[in-house]
Amino acid sequence: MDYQYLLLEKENGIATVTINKPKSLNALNSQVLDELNAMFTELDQDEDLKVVILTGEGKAFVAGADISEMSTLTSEEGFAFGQKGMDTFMKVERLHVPVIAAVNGFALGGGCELSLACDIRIASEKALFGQPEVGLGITPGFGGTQRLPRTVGVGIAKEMILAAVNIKADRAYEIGLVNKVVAPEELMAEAKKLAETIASKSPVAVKYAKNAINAGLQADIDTAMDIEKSKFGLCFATDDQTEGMAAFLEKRAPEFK
Ligand code: CO8
Repeated sequence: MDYQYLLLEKENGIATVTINKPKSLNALNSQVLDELNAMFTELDQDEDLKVVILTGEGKAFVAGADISEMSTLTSEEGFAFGQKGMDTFMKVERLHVPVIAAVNGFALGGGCELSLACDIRIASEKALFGQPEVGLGITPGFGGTQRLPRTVGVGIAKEMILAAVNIKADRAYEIGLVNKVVAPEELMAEAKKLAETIASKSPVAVKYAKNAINAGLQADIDTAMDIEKSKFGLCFATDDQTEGMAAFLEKRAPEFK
């Protein structure tokens, strides 16, 4: 697919995807959502991929779903637009490798929701998070009512969604919405450093661990423990387990496949 609004760079198994529509603050219209969906479908088929970094060009990560496109939607079209966003964000959440959101600026509405579909969020000091939807007469529609409470807890999520007050990066860190806050000029280097650390580990173990966390969070505790047990057992059928443990015992660095 030809991408008009996405940039892709790949180096040593780390892909950086940049949403590049800065004039409208990377607002998510149907085309950007379709491109993101196609991009993450392609990335999911890349067997050399180890980590993805997702960021935005300019002063926004993503300033939300495109309000001008949404303003004239019928209810039926609203359902369809919500479905499009949800399907796309599921592709991000379920990618076989970890996705780090490098949140460079505004992460509002669909932008906050997109960051929540990523596994880890690192924010610039300039980032601003929020779910302003109720001020526009709508609810969050790309997973925010579900992923935000699972990430920061129900009380804080309800405050953010029901009062629709934006929060700065330091508050986002305080509530566990982001893992780290760094100076704007350090954001990409910090995201890459973390990506490289993840990329140095066993890809199959990282994949199983991501999957166990995500699937387990949606299940009751007994089912969740069964999911972990199954992934743990499967690791012992991999070359990486043999290599990782042999390397430890031989006091050398592992060489994973
Ligand atoms: N949609 C469309 N255009 C946008 C959006 C957006 N979300 N955000 C910014 N833009 C456009 C502006 O209209 C402006 O365009 P133009 O230059 O043509 O006038 C351009 O981007 C630059 O924006 P500003 O001039 O407003 O820049 P400022 O720095 O003054 O302000 C803000 C930045 C505070 C981020 C401001 O632009 C703003 O408040 N934006 C809207 C934020 C928002 O409310 N986001 C949530 C949208 S709703 C949503 O995401 C729901 C997701 C689920 C949908 C499910 C549907 C079923």
